[in-house]
Amino acid sequence: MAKDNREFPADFLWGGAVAAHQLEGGYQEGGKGLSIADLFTLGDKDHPRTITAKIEDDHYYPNHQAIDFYHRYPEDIKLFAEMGFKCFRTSIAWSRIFPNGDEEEPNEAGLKFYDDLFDECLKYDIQPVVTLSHFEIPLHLVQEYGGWRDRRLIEFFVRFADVCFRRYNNKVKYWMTFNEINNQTNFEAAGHLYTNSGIISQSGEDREKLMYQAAHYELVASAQAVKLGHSIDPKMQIGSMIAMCPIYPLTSKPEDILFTQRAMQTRYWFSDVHANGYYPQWLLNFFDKKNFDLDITTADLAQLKEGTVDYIGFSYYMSFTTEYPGHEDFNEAHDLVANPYVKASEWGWQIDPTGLRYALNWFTDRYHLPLFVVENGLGAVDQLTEDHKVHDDYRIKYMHDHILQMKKAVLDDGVDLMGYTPWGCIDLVSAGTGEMSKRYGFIYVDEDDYGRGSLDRYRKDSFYWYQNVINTNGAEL
Ligand code: BGP
Repeated sequence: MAKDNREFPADFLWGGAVAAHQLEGGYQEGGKGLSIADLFTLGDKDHPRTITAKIEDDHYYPNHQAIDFYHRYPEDIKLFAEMGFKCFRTSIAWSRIFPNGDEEEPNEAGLKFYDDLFDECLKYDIQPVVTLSHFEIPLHLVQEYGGWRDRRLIEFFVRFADVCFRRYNNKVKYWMTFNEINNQTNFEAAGHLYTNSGIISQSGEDREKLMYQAAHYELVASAQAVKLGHSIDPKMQIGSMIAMCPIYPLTSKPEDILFTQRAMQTRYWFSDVHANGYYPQWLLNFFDKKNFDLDITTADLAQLKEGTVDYIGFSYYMSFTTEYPGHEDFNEAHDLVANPYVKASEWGWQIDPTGLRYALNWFTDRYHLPLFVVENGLGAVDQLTEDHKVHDDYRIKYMHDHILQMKKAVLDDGVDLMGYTPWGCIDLVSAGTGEMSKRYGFIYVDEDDYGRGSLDRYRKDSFYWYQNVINTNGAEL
């Protein structure tokens, strides 16, 4: 087949993505309070990370040191600049700005850290793209209020957003409110309630109802933040951040098709609310059917309408497949099946580049908004050679295949895509396992699962490959 040497649009934002707690370390520096992410222990392939009630000596907490970006960011940003990044997606650790989350006044040392970090990016013309809440909230809000089960969190989050918007408005144009807000649909996987909502559910509690209530408060908080941001500066671009795993029917049986539609509605109603400003009717009917009796007020519904997002940011790693299980409501923990047509990564993530083009078209048809692929990548075990090289041709192949599908979506299908920030552009702590050995980066960090190593940085083969992709604006993949 002939090579597709077309370029992406001239203003396309090539970059990379990370999240504060997965790379900063410095978990008690600069007046930072503890966040829920600081209580996560190491996990492994067979066991998810667990959360402890308090920090104990006989556990290892990978996020405490992470890759020490807190001190080394100038060196890392310089490497991103060498690759040609036009943007850099990171998050602001809420507990650096409000150590407890419910104070009136922010912590100046925390604010200063991000001022310096964003200045360092701008020095190289790298635009910061900032997520306000990426899988972490101040621990105090979990212990005192029970996380997002409590309506008062809306006020605390909006105060945090307000402080960040005003402080960094002249440095940051692109924002997102909550990372992968829709991953909570997998509410039976304990980690998803902890990380998205800071909720530690009690035994016997209805986790599903809890998830919908927390999600509602988060969506109201997000809408209030969007409205506020636009009132501070109408040029501010504030998006949602959705974990996109398109769901396919296993067969063309009408029951499978109908069930797949419900599965998609169940995973993606979050972006319906973000983009349209109201709940889809099927979901309101579902709440009634379940007798959930949620705390959703008329004022909340008005606010959802007033704070619709400017763009849809989303992560894309894999696709899912389902078949009709004999009941109507989709439950992510039980109703997914393997897709016989795609291969999975070492962690069982079903690799499907075509699904990215499908997702880009699906979002476009549904919302008619600009899109931003803010995460994508392959978690793999890398080998550092004696001469400090990493020959990660598997990662290059993954990225090549996905960028090619993105190119077709943009240039053939006319999708309005703002940019592409592959996940973990520098190796960092895995959110799912807490391991360092599940790596995504173009830059290798010499550190093992227990934080041992020199923390030196090395360019992988994919570093030079991606540098050339950016340099040719996607013409050479
Ligand atoms: C997304 C998260 C990221 C990130 C990535 C990879 O769900 O937004 O924080 O970690 O997935 O996941 P993992 O680290 O579990 O491989």
